[in-house]
Amino acid sequence: MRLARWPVPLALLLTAVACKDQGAPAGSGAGGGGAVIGAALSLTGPAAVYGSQQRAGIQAAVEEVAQGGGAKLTVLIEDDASTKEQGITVFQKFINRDKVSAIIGPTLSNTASAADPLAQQAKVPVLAISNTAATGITDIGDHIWRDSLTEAQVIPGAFKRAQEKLGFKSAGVLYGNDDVFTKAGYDVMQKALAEQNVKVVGTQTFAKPDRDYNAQLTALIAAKPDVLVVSALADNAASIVSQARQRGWTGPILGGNGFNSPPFIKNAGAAAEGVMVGTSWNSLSQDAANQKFLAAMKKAGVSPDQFSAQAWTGVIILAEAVKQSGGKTGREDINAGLARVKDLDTPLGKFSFTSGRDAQHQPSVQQVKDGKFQIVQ
Ligand code: 1QQ
Repeated sequence: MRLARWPVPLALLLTAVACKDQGAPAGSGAGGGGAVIGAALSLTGPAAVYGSQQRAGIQAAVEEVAQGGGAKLTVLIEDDASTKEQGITVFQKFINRDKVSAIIGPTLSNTASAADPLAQQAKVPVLAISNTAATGITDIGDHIWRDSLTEAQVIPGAFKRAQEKLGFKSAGVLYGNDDVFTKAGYDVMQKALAEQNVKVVGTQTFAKPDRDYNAQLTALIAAKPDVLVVSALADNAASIVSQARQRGWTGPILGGNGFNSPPFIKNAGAAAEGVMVGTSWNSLSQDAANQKFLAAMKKAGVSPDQFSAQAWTGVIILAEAVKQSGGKTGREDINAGLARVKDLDTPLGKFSFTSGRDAQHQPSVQQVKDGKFQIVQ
């Protein structure tokens, strides 16, 4: 069986890739050696808005690498269902059954905190493309890497920029207390606010399954803060922002990384206007690497976001790691190759890893205007 070009239904792709002797997806290089990579993405569940963009970014980048004569990569994509349990199951499959050379993902820090230790133990390199919890990810061990800036690398600068523009002196804070990322984001936000001498006049929490935030918002609004600060995944974030506006909140709202998804704006509608958030991707960058990414996404019929940019970058980084290891695709070869990636041109800018295997590049700030994220200059 020979597959048509992207986009192909996921099930078809998985079958085709699993049966390598029967053929391979266009441009992947499967069947001719190369590295088999597993990608654990949230394609269902609360983080599916990120996972669908990640899948598009990976698929486009695999084609791009193949066309450019780069390392041969075959990517097996599996749904981690936005949960720790499914993330662990997918990692076990990748490590033991598919015997992958490396893993991309999982989408959420929450899932990574549970699944990454399995890969570390098996010495399978993991390249996170969207985990932003400052601690508890790359410090799991020397096989865990990421191309996603942490909240600690993005939020202090973003909040400073927001304070320059908006001049706030007090904040009401709302965060999810049942998710590794939303809790970690809160810790960073609290520290950044303290460093900027912003008085926190109220702090409230919610959990991912919650849909009604009126009690928390009423308490926060009653404390009369200058700004509302929210750490939430995109679907909670859209409801929180909508309900805040319904309760009469007209002041500014600052979000964390969970907000960086166009479906947040779509679901919150007019309530999202003015929301500010730090981001790892400057959509306006004229760099050739970003223009190449934008053109590829256009060709794929996908309107890109930060998450597809980071996913594309993940594939480019792994291809570079294989190149750096002299074309060898063993697990240790790729881990050693990752350590040699330096100043790589990516849609995120010139990319290198820190000594702690975290991402190192320039962040940006964006604000919702006219129903779209616009980079704050
Ligand atoms: C994390 C995140 C999410 C908002 C994005 C997938 O940053 O879980 O770390």
